[in-house]
Amino acid sequence: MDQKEKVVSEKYIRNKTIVAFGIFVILIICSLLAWKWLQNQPREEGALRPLRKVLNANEIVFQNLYSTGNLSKVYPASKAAPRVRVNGDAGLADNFDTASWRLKLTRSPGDTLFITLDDVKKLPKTEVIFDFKCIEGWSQVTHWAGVRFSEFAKHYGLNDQTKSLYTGLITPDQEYYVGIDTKSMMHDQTILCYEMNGKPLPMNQGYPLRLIIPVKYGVKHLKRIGTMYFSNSRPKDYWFERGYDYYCGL
Ligand SMILES: Nc1nc2c(c(=O)[nH]1)N[C@H]1C(S)=C(S)[C@@H](COP(=O)(O)O)O[C@H]1N2
Ligand SMILES: [Mo]
Repeated sequence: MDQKEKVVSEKYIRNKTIVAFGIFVILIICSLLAWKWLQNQPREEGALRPLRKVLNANEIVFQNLYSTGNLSKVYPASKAAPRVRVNGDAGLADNFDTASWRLKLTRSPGDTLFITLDDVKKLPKTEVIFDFKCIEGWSQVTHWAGVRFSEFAKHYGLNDQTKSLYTGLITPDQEYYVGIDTKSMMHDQTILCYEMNGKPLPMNQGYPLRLIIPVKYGVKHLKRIGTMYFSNSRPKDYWFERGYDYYCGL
């Protein structure tokens, strides 16, 4: 009696094991097939098409949740890092001529303003101390100052322009470029920034003028703005072309 029971339960266990192993093998085969299928998909804007579709769907979800009134967490100046990490130098060539720099603001084709740093500094100054987040996985509390983009836009009569879906920024040498939804540009903590830790921006951090936009990952904080323009279609974007998410929201 005891013996029989034991035989039955061993058989039972063996069958269970075979079934479990079979399922395991089938799952592995399915994963391999799915992976192979994915690899054979065409690329769209640097990412495999199915993955790009997911990124684009996420963008719609997050854009709808987004509100310009939601502030990113702010910190006291004492919490800001004295030595700010430098990351990314595309568009920051050494031969940059600081004297001839102007912010080229294209309000519409054929209507371009050339704005000096002094002009920008005349506008009200806003400080932003926040946790700067890079997509590579690091973050740092940093301290910046400049003019709110929304105030800058008001001053330069960009009423119609700020209704367009996107704002494009390009470095003076055209090496680095980003596109940002204008809603995020109009956020209260988005500044055209010319100071870090109370001093003019260092060269490698975007002198004379950079973007600070706490609702986005670091990639969108373009250093050394040369040109600014507006568009209802997505402006070209450096990391988007290399397969990243376009929106890059936090
Ligand atoms: N012109 C320019 N701006 C840029 C980059 C770049 O390569 N070139 N890199 C971006 C990335 S990925 C990050 S994380 C931040 C880093 O800013 P920081 O060097 O001031 O820390 O700058 C962004 N702006
Ligand atoms: Mo980054």
